[in-house]
Amino acid sequence: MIPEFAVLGHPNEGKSSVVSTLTEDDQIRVSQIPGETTISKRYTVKIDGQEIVRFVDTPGFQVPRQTLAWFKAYDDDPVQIIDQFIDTHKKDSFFADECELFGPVARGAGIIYVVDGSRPVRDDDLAEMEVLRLTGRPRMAIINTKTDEKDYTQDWKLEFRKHFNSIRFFNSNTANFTERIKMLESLKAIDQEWEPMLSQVILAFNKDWQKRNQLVCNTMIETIEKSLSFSLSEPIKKSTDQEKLKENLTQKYQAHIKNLEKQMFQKIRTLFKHRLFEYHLPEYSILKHDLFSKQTWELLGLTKEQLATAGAIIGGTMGAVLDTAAAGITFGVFTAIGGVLGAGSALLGGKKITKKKTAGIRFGGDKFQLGPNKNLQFLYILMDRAFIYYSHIINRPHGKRDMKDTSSIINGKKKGYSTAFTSNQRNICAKFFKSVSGGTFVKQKKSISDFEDFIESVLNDISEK
Ligand SMILES: Nc1nc2c(ncn2[C@@H]2O[C@H](COP(=O)(O)OP(=O)(O)OP(=O)(O)O)[C@@H](O)[C@H]2O)c(=O)[nH]1
Ligand SMILES: [Mg+2]
Repeated sequence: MIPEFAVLGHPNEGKSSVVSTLTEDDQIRVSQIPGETTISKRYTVKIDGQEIVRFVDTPGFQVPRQTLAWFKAYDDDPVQIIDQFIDTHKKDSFFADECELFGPVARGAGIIYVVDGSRPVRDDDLAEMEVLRLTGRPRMAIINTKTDEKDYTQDWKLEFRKHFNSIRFFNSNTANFTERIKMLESLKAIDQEWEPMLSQVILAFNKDWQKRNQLVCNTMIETIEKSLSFSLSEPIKKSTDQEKLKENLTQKYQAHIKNLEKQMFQKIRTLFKHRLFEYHLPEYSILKHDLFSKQTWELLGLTKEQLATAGAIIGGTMGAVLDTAAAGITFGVFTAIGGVLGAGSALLGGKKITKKKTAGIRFGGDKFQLGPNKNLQFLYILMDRAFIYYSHIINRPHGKRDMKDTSSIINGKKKGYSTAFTSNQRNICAKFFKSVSGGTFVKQKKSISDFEDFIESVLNDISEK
């Protein structure tokens, strides 16, 4: 037996949205038109194939006052009241929705009653609440405020105190993981008998979240490693148009890395169960900008000063390179990737390297090579974009269906996480960068595992906010 809760309420208050957010199921139908849900449907949360907890989406009350009249007139065994109601009215279409919504309660489900706190309390609501009280079942009320135009939450709370064992604000359109856990904690209060079971549920949710963060961390490290070490080369003949070749290589290089990033985003999205086909990033999101665009490089990553101190760890060549790297964005991407970098350059010639430089780019007699990336800033850009995507995904509740979002609007300031890293943390990143981009093999294992721990701690911080 797993705990089961029926989400009840007036039509269009957000019942389906609440179920969707609590079960992380974005396939549940949510609609502006009242009466969308017509049958009670169970949604079971499974972790590693095991059923953990169940929420039941139900149609809204249609005739609460008539239902209340029947409940008040009932004078038989109080334990039987719901079964009797369903039995009496199951063939009466007038009470069809009421019979349907009481179904899960008759089976023993706890009650979560949902109201929209931005509208006033009406007689129908009072009737619904009184009916629920008369069921005698463990019940909790939640205020799912749909708009902030008006606030009637105090009135609701006053009424709720008379009718429910527990009250909570829970917004299906903004609730994150922490709020979902708090909601489960409050459910414990509605019936002591459920406490041990709900504690198990909370434990399972927390463990699963840790596991997801671990997997995000793995995919991030894998993607960053692949991106930093990626290189491309193309033979140069006498007849080669070098500008064209350069452009070609740049395009291929960028496409490859963008694709790695896309795959990483997809993995993160899947881990957090966002499947909605039309799901896309909000218009203003920094992630809408191309990974290699000027805006991305200006808005993310470290400041020049931070970069210089973080880069000191990498030593002579890299330290010297940093200045050009930070300025690189203004010369175009090819430079930012490492075109101008001389001996430590990402763009190297083959065996027959000539001493000659053309437009700051070294080339040899036989091939052009682009990558591996020698620009430390690139690491921070990749990290920042992954963290931003992660934060975006985990903070988007499954019950939210419009695309509007007001967080993290670009305001011209640095937008990434990396600028807030301590110098110690930047050293961890720089050391990782050094070992991945082929600096030294000494201490490589430690630098990678330190970096792993650091990434995981940032992910945990983001998800606890
Ligand atoms: N802005 C905002 N809109 C919400 C919120 N909760 C629900 N909505 C919207 O309100 C409408 C109704 O939501 P549903 O979850 O379908 O409501 P319901 O109670 O299941 O409705 P029925 O099935 O018709 O009884 C949808 O357009 C939702 O997107 C919220 O917290 N904020
Ligand atoms: Mg519904």
